[in-house]
Amino acid sequence: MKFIRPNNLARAVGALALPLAVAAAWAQPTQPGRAPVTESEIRYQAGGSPLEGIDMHQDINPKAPPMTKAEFDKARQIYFERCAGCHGVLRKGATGKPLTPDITLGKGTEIMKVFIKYGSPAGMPNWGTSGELNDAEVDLMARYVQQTPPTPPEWGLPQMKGSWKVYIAPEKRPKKKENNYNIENIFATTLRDTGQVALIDGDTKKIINIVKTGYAVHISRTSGSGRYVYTIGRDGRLNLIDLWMAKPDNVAEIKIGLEARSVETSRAKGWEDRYAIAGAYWPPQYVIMKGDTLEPLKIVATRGMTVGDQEYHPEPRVASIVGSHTKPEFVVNVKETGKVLMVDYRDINNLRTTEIEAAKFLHDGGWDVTKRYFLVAANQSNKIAVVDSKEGKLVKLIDVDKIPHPGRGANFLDPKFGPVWATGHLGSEKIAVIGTDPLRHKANAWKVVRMIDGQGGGNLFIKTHPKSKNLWVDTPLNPDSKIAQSIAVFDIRNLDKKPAVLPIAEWAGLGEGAKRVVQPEYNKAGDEVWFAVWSAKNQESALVVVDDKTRKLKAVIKTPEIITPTGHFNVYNTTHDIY
Ligand code: DHE
Repeated sequence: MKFIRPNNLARAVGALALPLAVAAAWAQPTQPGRAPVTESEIRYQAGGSPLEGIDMHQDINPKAPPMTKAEFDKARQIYFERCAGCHGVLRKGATGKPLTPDITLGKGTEIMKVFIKYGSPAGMPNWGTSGELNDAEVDLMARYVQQTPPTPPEWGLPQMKGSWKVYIAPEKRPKKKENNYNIENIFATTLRDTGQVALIDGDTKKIINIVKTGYAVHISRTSGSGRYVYTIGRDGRLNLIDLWMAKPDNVAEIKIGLEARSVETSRAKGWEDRYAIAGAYWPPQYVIMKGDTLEPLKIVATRGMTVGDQEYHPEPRVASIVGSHTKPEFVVNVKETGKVLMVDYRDINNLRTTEIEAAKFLHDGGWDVTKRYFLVAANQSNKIAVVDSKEGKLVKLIDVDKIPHPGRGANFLDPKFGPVWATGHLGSEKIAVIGTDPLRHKANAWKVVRMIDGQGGGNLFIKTHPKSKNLWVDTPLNPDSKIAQSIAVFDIRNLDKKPAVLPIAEWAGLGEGAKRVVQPEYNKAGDEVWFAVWSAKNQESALVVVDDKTRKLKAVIKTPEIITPTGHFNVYNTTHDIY
C-alpha cells in the first residue's frame, strides 16, 4: 500500500510560479489554529464512498472548463473514491475545505492542479507526486471541481421498502435456541472487503458461519437480549442475523441509505429487541426499524444548522449511535452540525428529541461505567463531549489532544483518580484519561487527569475489561509498519510505567502485506483479547488471541475465509456495553 505524504507546497508553487498569496490562503488549515493533517488522518478520512456508482443529477455549468460525459463520469468516480470523505458528497466541505464552483472557478484550473498534484501543508494529500493520480487525472480533477457538484438521490421510505427482504419471518424462526453454541461468546468479525461477517465460536475459535452482508462492512451490534446481530455496510445495507438458528444466518435485510456507518438497538428494560436504528452518511438521516424484521418505521433527516456559528449544513452525517440502558432513548451523534440527539422511542409517531449542542465533527464514543454519561469524540475539534443521559444535557466539552478516536473508549479504576474513561488519538501518541465520577471523585470529574504516551499516532481503538488490569492500545494507522503491526499494553495499576509492546502481527505468522493490528476486543470471560491482523484482500490476514493475564499468544485463527478482518464484536460485551 502506498502512503500519501502532504508535500512541500512552497516548492510546487515556486516551480509553477503561481500567485503565492492565493495558494497560501488556500493552504490554510480548515479550522483556525488547526495543525496540518498527519498521514494517519489522511489515510483514515480518505476512505472510498459507495456513491461512486450511483446515478446523480447533473447540470452543465457554462462557466466551468468543458468536460465530456466520459471525463465527467471518470472524475466523479475518482472524487467519490478519494475525496468525498473529507470534502463532502456535495463538496460543501466537511473535515476538508469546501470545493464549490463559487470558490473553485475563481481559482481556475492551473491553481487547482497544483493543489491536487502537490498537496498542501493543511492536509491535502499530494495525489500527483505520490503517483496516485497521473497528470491527465490531475487535470481532469482540476476541471471537475469547477463543475456544479452532482447530487446523489434521496433514499426515502419507498426505496427502503423496495430493498427490504425478510428471509425468515419471526413466526417461522426458532422458539428457543436451536444450537449448542455459547452464543454470548460468539464474535461477529467484519470481513471488510468481501462484504461478509464471520461468526466465530469464541470457545472453540471455530468459524460457525460466514454470512453475506453489505459492501465494506463497517460495524456489528447486537440486540438487547443478545439474540440478534445487526451488521451495517458502507453501502447502507443492514443485515439481521439470528443466533438462535441451528446455523446462525441472515433472517432479514434492508438498505437504509446510500452510504452508512452506524447501527444500534433499543436496550432499555422492556424494550430489548424492539427497535433497531441505523444512521446514514448519505442521505443525511437516521431510520428507526422494527427490531426483528427491519421494517422501516420512521425516517428523520439531520440536515440543519451547525452549533456555534449556526450555519445551514446540507449533509450532516450520522456518526455513532448508542442505545441507553436506563431510558428508552437512542443517542444519535450528528457529525457536521455537532449535535447530540436524544431520541425518545416510546412513541415514534410523536417522536420527542432533545437536541444537545456539543461540538462539530462528532464521531465515535462510549458510555462511562455507570452508563449514565456518554462520552463522544468531536474529532476534528480535538474535544470529548460528555452528555448526561439522565438529565439530557451537555456536561462538559473537554479539550484533549489531536483527533481523539476512542472507538467506544475504555473504563477502568485509576489507582489515583478513581473511575475513568480513556481515549487514544489518531493525530498523536497521547492517551487521555478522563475522570468520570462526579459523586465520589468530584475534583477529578470531567477533567483529563492523565495524559500518557502510547507508541505513536494512528491509534483507532483502546480497550480493557472490568476483570483485567491491562489497557490495550492499537496503532493501525501509524506510518511506521513496526508500530502499526504491534500493540501497546499498559498496566492499569501503574500507568506511569512504559507500556509493553507485543508483536501481534509477527505472532500471526503471515507473509507479505500491510498487516495492521486493529481493534482489541475481549471475550465474555474477560480473560482473552482478540486482535485483527488486517492485510489487503489478496493477502493473508488473521485473528490473534492473547491471554490477558500472561499477555502471551493463545491462538491464531487463520483460514482462507478470514479476509480483511477489521472489527470484531463479542456478543456479551457488545450487548452490555462492556469496555
Ligand atoms: Fe470506522 C466505528 C465512521 C474508517 C473500523 N466508524 C465507526 C463509527 C463511525 C465510523 C461513525 C461509530 C459507529 C457507532 O458506534 O455507531 N470510520 C468511519 C469513517 O467515516 C471513516 C473515518 C472513514 C470511512 O470512509 O469509513 C472510518 N473505520 C474506518 C477504518 O478505516 C476502519 C479501521 C476499517 C473500515 O471498516 O474501513 C474502521 N469503525 C471501525 C470499527 C468500528 C468503527 C471496527 C467499531 C469500533 C467499536 O469498538 O465499536
